[in-house]
Order: sequence, then structure tokens, then C-alpha cells
Amino acid sequence: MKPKSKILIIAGSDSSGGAGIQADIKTVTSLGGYAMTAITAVTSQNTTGVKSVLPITPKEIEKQILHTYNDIKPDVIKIGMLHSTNIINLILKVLARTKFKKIVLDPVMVAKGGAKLISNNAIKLLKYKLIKKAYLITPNIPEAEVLTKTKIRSLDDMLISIKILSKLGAKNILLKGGHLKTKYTYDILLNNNKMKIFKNKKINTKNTHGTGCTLSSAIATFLSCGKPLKKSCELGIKYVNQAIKSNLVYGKGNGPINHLNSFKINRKFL
Ligand code: PXL
Repeated sequence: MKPKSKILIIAGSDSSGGAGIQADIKTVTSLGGYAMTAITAVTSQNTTGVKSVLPITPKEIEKQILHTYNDIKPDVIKIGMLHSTNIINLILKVLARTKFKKIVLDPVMVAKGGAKLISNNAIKLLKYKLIKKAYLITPNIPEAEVLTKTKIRSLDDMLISIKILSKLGAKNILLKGGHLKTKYTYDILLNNNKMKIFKNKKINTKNTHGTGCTLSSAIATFLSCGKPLKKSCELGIKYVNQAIKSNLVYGKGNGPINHLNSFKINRKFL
């Protein structure tokens, strides 16, 4: 099978394989895309928590991006964990010098076990400089709370928060509602001043490590092969839900989802 499109992933490595660049590559590949990578940081972690984070130098990240990009042009860029102001400044510099078509930015802040994956100053830079460059941002509720300085406890709060987020300049926003303690999960897409709410039955499991990375990579893959934004989000959410439903139960903590539980979707939709 020949890949349908090419995606460059700029993100951190998760040694446990459930989140980060490992989740991104698995997602893009299982949905029929070609994954390229620029690693921003190496984390040592397992399902019970993060042991350490080693940032890669901006110079090395720049080389990974430009050397790859100058040879094989990606259709879409997915950005995940960025970690520091140095790394975000580098990404801003690279973006100014290249013609990336579409950027899907997952504003990664905290790992499932609570470890911080980005510094406070870097959050400011992401908020005021990088978000503007994105075609789509995919914050979850804790990330949206930080970015909007509001508390989100309900679907109504999400609707208020997404409007505040839109002032930061991203073209489109998918606010993910999985952290709310509701029977259903509500994910809201704001696109051209129009809201679309994706409502899905919540799957009761602690094994959801890497869902955010997976969703943004799945959406990036669907976009990269020409699907419209709303359809890409709908299919991305379906893919993640299928992957959660499989319930692998690996490890003692918050285990990974099953990226391979998707071939049905692949055949049906791509
Ligand atoms: O899920 C957010 C995330 C992103 N990137 C890396 C991670 C995690 C969570 O653990 O490890 C590298």
C-alpha cells in the first residue's frame, strides 16, 4: 500500500510508546499516511509517570525539520510537546522561513500523571505567538483553562472558553471535553464562527494515555489527504474512540490506547 500523504510531526518522545511522537507515528501510519519526525525532547516514562525530560537543542531540532522538509515536502505539520521558550522561538523562526501549508497544534502542557511538559514562560510564548500560526489548535480542558484563565466545569463553560480562545488568532479550534465528568463527551469545533458539537458516549477506562497526541495526529492525517476540517475532526474522534474501546490494559498506571484498532476505519473512510 502506498501512503496517501506526508505528515511532519514536531513533538516529544514518550519511551512508554503511548503518547508523544510514538503515538503520532502509529496513528499516521495506521491511517495510511507517511510520518516524518523532528524530536523536541526525550522523556523517560511509563504508565505510572514521567521520570525525566531531556530537551533536544534548538539547533538539532532545526536540522531535523529543515533537512527533512527541504527533501520531502509534508502536506501537513503536526506540533506537539515544545517544552521551552528556546524551542518555541526556534519553531517560530523556522515557520517564518518555510511554507508550511497547514499546522495542527496540540498545546501540550501536562502529562496524564501530572508532570509538567512545558515551562510557564513557554506557555506565554505559545499563547501569544505560536497559536496565531496554526490552522487548528486542539486544547483539552486543563489547557484551555490555562490559556483563557477561566474555570471550565460544564458544556456552557466550554462554549464561553472557546470564544475567548478564538481571540488568540488560531483559524480553527477543537476544544476537547473529555476531562468533564459527564456521561457523554462533548468536543466543540469552532470554524468560521460556526460551532459544531461532537457528542459521544464516554468510555469508562483509566487507559487513555496519549489520546490527545493521537487525536491531533489523526486529524492531521485526514486533513493531509484532502478531507474537510469538520469531517477530519469527526473521523479523528472516531479513530480515538475505537482505540480507547480496545482497552489494552498495559502497565500499572494509565495505559495506552490501541492504535491498531482502526483498520476498519481506515478501509471505510480513506
Ligand atoms: O499527552 C501529552 C504528551 C505529549 N508528548 C509527550 C508526552 C505526553 C504525555 O505523557 O509524554 C512526549
